[in-house]
Amino acid sequence: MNNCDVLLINCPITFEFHLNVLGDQRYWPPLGLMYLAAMLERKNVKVKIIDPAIEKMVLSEIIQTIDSAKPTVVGLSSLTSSLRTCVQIAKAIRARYGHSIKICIGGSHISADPDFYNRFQLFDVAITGEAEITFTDVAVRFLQGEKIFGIIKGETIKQLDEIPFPARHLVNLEKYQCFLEKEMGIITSRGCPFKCNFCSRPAVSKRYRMRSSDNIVDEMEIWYRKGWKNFYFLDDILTMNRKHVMNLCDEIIHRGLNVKWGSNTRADCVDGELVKKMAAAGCRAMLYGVESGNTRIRNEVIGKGVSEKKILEAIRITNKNNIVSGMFLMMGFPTEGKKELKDTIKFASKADPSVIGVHLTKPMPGAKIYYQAIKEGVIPDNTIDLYAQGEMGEGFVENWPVYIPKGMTKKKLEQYKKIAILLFYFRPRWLFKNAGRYMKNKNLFWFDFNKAISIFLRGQSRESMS
Ligand code: B12
Ligand code: SF4
Repeated sequence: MNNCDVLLINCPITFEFHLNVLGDQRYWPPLGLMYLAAMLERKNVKVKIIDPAIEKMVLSEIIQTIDSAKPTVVGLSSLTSSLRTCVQIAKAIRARYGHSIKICIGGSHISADPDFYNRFQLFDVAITGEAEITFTDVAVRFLQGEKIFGIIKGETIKQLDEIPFPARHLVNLEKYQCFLEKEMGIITSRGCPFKCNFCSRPAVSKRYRMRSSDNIVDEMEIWYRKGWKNFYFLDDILTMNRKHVMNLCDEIIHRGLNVKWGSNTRADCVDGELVKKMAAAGCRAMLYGVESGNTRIRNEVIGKGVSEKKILEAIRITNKNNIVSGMFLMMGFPTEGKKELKDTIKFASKADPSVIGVHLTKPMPGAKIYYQAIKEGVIPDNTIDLYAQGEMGEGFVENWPVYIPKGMTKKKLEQYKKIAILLFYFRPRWLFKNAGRYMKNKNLFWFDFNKAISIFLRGQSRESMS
């Protein structure tokens, strides 16, 4: 690798790649780092990105890369799940180069737990929240020889159209796996104003902002012309603003882009007319965060605030428009017992989406349930540090503790999860509905078959998100 000023590293979950741990699914190139890189390039800073999980690059190879690239600044992007390698990389850099290389940490974890910077004393600077403006400023000042230390709050960009498109040329796009066909991840809005108490997402950005439809479709069109026909909008809630999505769909239709796309949203943010328009603009999959089929758990305990009626209606209109409907469900919430878990299982069949994903709740820093779990003694109060020091073993999904409600055990929760999946997918109605799809697309059959095997053998499918 040639010399560069700034080297950005997407920290993997582990360097023990042979263990093939869950949670490190490499479907999407690191959008956050590609945005930071685009901003740096705009300032003529020479920047590189490495994604060790994709390159199967172990620690010694990262150090060799640093030896030859000679960056002044190394930027580490870390989710809670990848804290362990983030610490390993920072320690290795300090051991070899002392403070001559400046280390910045950013991403979801540090935004939720800025004090990590003080506890580990490995980084020059920690930037919380969105970082396009602040990191660019810090990196340029480092390059000018300035000494900067401490935790800095990232400045949130108000006008998203002002940011350049992600620097995708800095990663090897072909190496990222997609579900079935080559698919590109794009983000059309940022920020989530909701306060679901199992979710740490608002720690990065709460204020909801949107890109203009012109700006989004300009980005899509560049890749469309290069042969990318499938897109996934990685927004937390694509349809948060109805007009935003209507305009986006109109623009896709107006430019005649023959694309297929999917996204995630909340069931109370769609209606019949909107979903019909989305289908006309190429929407083929819409995944809803439903979490629980029990109204008390969903609305009183975890603060989701979506009625059963809205969920049933959202799934119905999605199915009616021939869009694959998905429902994310979770098990293991405070006060959740047998009755509530059974309600979730029954609700999945009642709503009848095309697919469900069921996950056990992992309390994540930044989410209310994490602090509640510590207070109740459900998880150790030094969970983060134990994990980051590698004292919990390799793998996040495998080792990060789950929330176990009183009277439950992890084993029982896992059994309920398997039952939920079994009862949902082995219904005659589901099999009948999907037989045609499988006959048309054998790859899809093998994909789902492998997923089913994975769930039964490992209790988790590889594309699980929670
Ligand atoms: C796409 C996605 C994935 C993809 C790719 C991840 C990736 N590296 O991009 C896949 C499917 C692989 C994935 C997997 C997982 N994910 Co995920 N994922 C997302 C999602 C939906 C979008 C990420 C994105 O592109 N955001 C848009 C960009 C612009 O924002 P950003 O990445 O946060 O980057 C900005 C800042 O964070 C900051 N920043 C980022 N890196 C750096 C580095 C430096 C040096 C600096 C200064 C700043 C900085 O600046 C960026 C630009 O403003 C987010 C939710 C979300 N909306 O962000 C969840 C999210 C990041 N995922 C999450 C989780 C929990 C997981 C899994 C653990 C799930 C699981 N059980 O398996 C795994 C872990 C994977 C891993 N390798 O560690 C959580 C993380 C929570 C936490 N406390 O860490 C999130 C926030 C979802 C949530 N609702 O809680 N995920
Ligand atoms: S679950 Fe979805 S709606 Fe709720 S806080 Fe997280 S991102 Fe926002």
